[in-house]
Order: sequence, then structure tokens, then C-alpha cells
Amino acid sequence: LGNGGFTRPYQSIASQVLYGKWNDLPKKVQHYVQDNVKLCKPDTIHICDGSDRENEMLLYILQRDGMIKPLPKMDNCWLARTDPKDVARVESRTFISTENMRDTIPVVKNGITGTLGNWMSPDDLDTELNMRFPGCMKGRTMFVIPFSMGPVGSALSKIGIELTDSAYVAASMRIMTRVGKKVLKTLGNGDFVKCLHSVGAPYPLKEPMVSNWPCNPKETIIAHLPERNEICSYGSGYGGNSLLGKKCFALRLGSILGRREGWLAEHMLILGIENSKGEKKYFAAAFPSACGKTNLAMMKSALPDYKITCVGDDIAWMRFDKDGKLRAINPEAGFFGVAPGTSMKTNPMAMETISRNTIFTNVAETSDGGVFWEGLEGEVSRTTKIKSWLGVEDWHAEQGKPAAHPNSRFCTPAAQCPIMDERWQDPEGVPIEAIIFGGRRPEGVPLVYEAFNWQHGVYIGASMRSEATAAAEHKSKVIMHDPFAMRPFFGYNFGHYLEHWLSFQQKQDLDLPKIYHVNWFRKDKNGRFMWPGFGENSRVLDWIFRRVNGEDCAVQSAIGNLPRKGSLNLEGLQEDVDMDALFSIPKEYWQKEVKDIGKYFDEQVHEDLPPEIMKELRSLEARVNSM
Ligand code: GTP
Ligand code: SPV
Ligand code: MN
Repeated sequence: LGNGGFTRPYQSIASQVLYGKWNDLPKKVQHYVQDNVKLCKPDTIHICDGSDRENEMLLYILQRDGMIKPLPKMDNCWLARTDPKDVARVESRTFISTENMRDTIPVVKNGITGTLGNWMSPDDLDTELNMRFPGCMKGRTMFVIPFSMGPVGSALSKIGIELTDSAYVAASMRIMTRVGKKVLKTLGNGDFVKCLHSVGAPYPLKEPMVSNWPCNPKETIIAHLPERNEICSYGSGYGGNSLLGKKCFALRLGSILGRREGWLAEHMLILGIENSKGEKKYFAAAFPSACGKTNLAMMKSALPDYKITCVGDDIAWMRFDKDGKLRAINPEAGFFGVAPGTSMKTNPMAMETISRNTIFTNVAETSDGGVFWEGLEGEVSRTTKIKSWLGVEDWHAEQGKPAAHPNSRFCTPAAQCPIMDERWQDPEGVPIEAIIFGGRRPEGVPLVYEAFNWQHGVYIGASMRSEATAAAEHKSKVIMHDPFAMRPFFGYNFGHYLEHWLSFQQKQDLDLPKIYHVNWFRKDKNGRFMWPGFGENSRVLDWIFRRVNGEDCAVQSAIGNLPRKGSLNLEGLQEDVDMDALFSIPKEYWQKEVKDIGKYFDEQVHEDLPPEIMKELRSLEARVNSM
């Protein structure tokens, strides 16, 4: 083995293991590690066991390397600042590689650039990976992370092994997933999803690090090989690019498995809602990145009649059980949530959750050792000094740049959330009675409407659009198509995904959930939100709850069923809301909407679009035209 020009005698792999026991690894895992040690050439190996001692060690290493610092005002909380070039998911560098292109992306109309995923041939991907991975971990430790998506041992759960050269990833995976010995025991010599990750900065470094954050933005690639059950991610240490259990496994590979095995892997929160009579339901909701899932999942209801509980805030794995009920589990064990906008006023449950054992990334810090971001202005004293995420010492809003990066995040254990649902780790999952779609729609789209039936609901999911956010590299606030909030996360051809969703209406005896669309983000002429949002969204959940119970409180409109006048409970609403404006459906706007959606389907999904979806679009068009 090369070692700075000197040769040293052959080292057995077991002797490279500085933490953990090589012989504790099942044979299949040993082979996977061995192959990649040979390829990536790390100096040492750490086999994660999920223990507290290990956590202390990871935090020690991260501090020693200047990647995190303690936040003394809080309890076991840490601040990481990344290289400013590595702050979000990189969709343009995210690929799915299959033999057959059409398995992965729809065949687009002639001359059009596809926007529903990036495909690469296995040969081309091999070339790309071979340019990057050989020797990529030189001078670093390889962490071997056995993790379970879903409660360990649940029939709905799945196991992965992530190999990474980032202690930040190892520490974050411990929060976001279930890690350690129990997972290995459950796995035995079974198959697992192979997840290889490197920050792409071997020693000696080619370029100096920024903020002590190793990464390689020029060479970043996030690759999925569903036919080999593999994920290879290189060059980024950031969230969705590096915590491979999350978007790469639970959504992209998960959606492929789901189609094959008859279930659904979705970018959805799961919440429980219980009224004062003790009647309880569970809803799932898909909003695009940075569009309100975490906030809805742990909201404090403004209606005193309801109690909300949280099952999950980002991903749902759902399967119809033998009684035809749709059951959902949250495959994660933590929240990787957007920091800006989180406050005691908007999301007190999140504030309580993140007060301890939390890793913050790219937020600002206060002179008394706490955290700060946009939205916390009212919750720090005027004498506190703020240091921005970029390290500007005496930060002031007047300087024109945000204190925290708009996609700054907290990584925190779900178990700490005061309103976790008592069944959030139930291996059977919870029964879903309503599915809610939504997005940031500044214009034209009412607060809530209901699908006429399952097929219409699938159409509504397919036609979702939303203003771009900072969760990925998109720059301006354009309205993007984001079907099912899954555009960046589809593991396979979106046309086939639609067929999969539609297939459930053909099956006998399924209790298909009702489907809704919500929009908390409609704006008035002055650019202000028309609806107060957050806890007040419970008023919409209440209406949905009553609809699911069969209450006659809706009226038909061209786009779906709307709350009958007076049926939305507005008791105690502090703000003056122009309900007529909030629920208006401007005919011209919707005529244009129908046209845009038609063009999108025709260009992007083209021959892969199921005829049922086109039929729904045509019916909508006819209803809008006769408004
Ligand atoms: P990802 O983690 O990226 O998938 O995002 P998410 O869907 O979980 O979004 P999140 O709940 O973190 O909200 C994103 C941003 O939207 C935050 O800044 C919130 O404060 C803001 N937000 C959430 N809900 C509402 C709402 O009801 N009204 C308004 N005006 N803003 C909201
Ligand atoms: C999202 O972008 O939808 C997230 C954050 O939840 S990330 O983990 O980076 O994907
Ligand atoms: Mn998300």
C-alpha cells in the first residue's frame, strides 16, 4: 500500500480498524467494506456501534478538525459551518443509472430537455466513478454505518450500510436513522443497500479547505444504481447529498422498490389529529422541499378542540394492509429541518426539540453561545451580538445579507419532540385517512380543495407546482412543476409512477384515502401572505377531518370541492382574512394553468403519460371553461 512514497508491509484490513470489531460484521458487509477500502484507500476504519462513547468520539474528532463548535447556551448542541459552495442538494449532479433509460425517465418530446430526473448509462457512470473514487479517502477514516430505515426489525423496514469518510455524516446518521449493533444483528447475512460516500478531498489536499469543511463541489456526483442496490455519492458533505438513507435510499431507491412490491415511498409528513371526543385520524402530506412539512407535522393547533401529534416530517413509506387500510411508517429517526422561520411563535414544538443534542448547520450564532436565524428577531435580546453563517462578526439586517443561510438546518432526534405520536415507531405503521398535496402558490390557488375521487387526486398530485426554494441549487423564485413534491426524488419514470398510483383504484376492497390540495402561501396585492399559516392551518385540518367523517360541508367547484361558506371554523382567528379572496378561483388564471399543465405533460411525460391523467386534465379544462 502506498504511504507517502514509502511502502509499508501488507496490512490486514482488521488491523486498520481503530474502533469496533471487524469480526462483528456479517460476511457480506465485510466484502463490501473490503472492496471499497481497496478502492478508496482510507487510513483507518471505524465500525459504528451507535453507543454514547462513539458519539463522544465523533464530536471530539469534529471539534479537533474545526468542523463543529459547541453552543454553550444550549445542551449538547453544535454548530457546523460548511464551505459556502456546499449548502444544498445538487439536483443537476444527481443521476440514476439503469440499462434502459426509459425505466428511469420519460421519453420527452422532440427537442425538449427533460426535467424529471437525470439518467446515465452504467458504462458512463462507471467512467465517472472511476475518475473519482480511487484513493479518495487517503489520509481519512472510513466510517462503516449499519443503519435501519424504519424501526429495527419491522417488516416494513430496510437496512443499509453507509461507508463515509465524513465524521459529520456519521454523527448526523446517528440522529437521522437507527444505527448500530442491533441493526447488524437483524441484518445477519441478508442483503442491504450499499451506500458509498466520500467528501472527495483526500490528503494531501489539492486546495485549501474553506471553513475546515472538506468537499469537492467541482466533482460532485450523487449516483444511484438501482439494479445493484447501490448509491455512490462524491464531493458533498451536505444533508440530502450525503446522508444517504434519506433522499437517495428512502425516496429514490425506495420508490423503485415500492413499485416492484406494491407500496409507496413518498416525500410526505405523517401527522396524527385527535379531537376533544378522543376521535383520532392520521393524515399524510406532500409539499416540496422548504414548503412546510416539518411545520405542519408538529404544529400547535390554534383550535383548542384538536391535538396534533407527529409521526414523521419528511418521508412516508406506505402500504395497503390486508384489510385494505393504507398504513404508513416514518423510515427516519430524526428531523433535518429548515432553521429559518422556526420560532416560538411559528413552531414551538420544533424549538423545544432542538434545545438539546442537536447539530445545526449554517445558522448564525449569538454572542451568548446560542443560535440565530431569520425569524428569531423577537426572541433574542437587543444587546446580543450576532455572527452570521459566513462568519461576519457584528451582523446586522441592514447589511443586506441574511444571518443564516436560507437552507440552514437543524439535525435533531425525533424522540425529543414533545408531541411525538405514541405510535410513531409502531412497526405496523399508522392508518392514513387523507393525503394532502400542496405548494407555494402566490396566486390563483385557494387555501384548500378536495379531489372528487382517487383518480382526480392523482391528477392533482401530478399537476403540483411551487415556487423554487433554497433547498436545492435553483436561484430565482420561479414557479416550478413539482409533481407529488417528488420531482427531485423520483427513482423511476414519472409516467410509470403515475400508473402505479392509479393502479390502486382498480384493486378490490381498498380503503382509498381522500385527497386534498392546500396552499398556505397565497399573497395579496402587497405581496403579503393572505393566510396566517402555521397553527392556524389546524382550521383546514379540521375541515378535512370532518369531510373524512362524511360531513356535508363542501360545495363543488371547477377544480374540486371547496368548503361551503361558513364551514371552515374561524372562531378565535386573530387576523382579518379576506376569505373571498383566499378562496377565489380566477377563470383566466385557471385557463392558463390548464394550458401550462397540458404543455408540461405533453413535453415532459409525453407518451409515458397515462391516458387517465390526460382525461382528468380535459375534464378540468371543460369545467374551467364553463365557469
Ligand atoms: P424540507 O425539509 O426541505 O423538505 O422542508 P419542509 O417541507 O419540511 O418545510 P418547513 O416546514 O421546514 O418550512 C419551510 C419554510 O416555510 C420555513 O421557513 C417555515 O417557517 C415556512 N412555513 C412553514 N409553514 C408555513 C405556513 O403555514 N405559512 C408560512 N407563511 N410559512 C410557512
Ligand atoms: C429536502 O430538500 O427536501 C430536505 C433536505 O428535506 S435534504 O435532506 O437536503 O434533502
Ligand atoms: Mn424534504
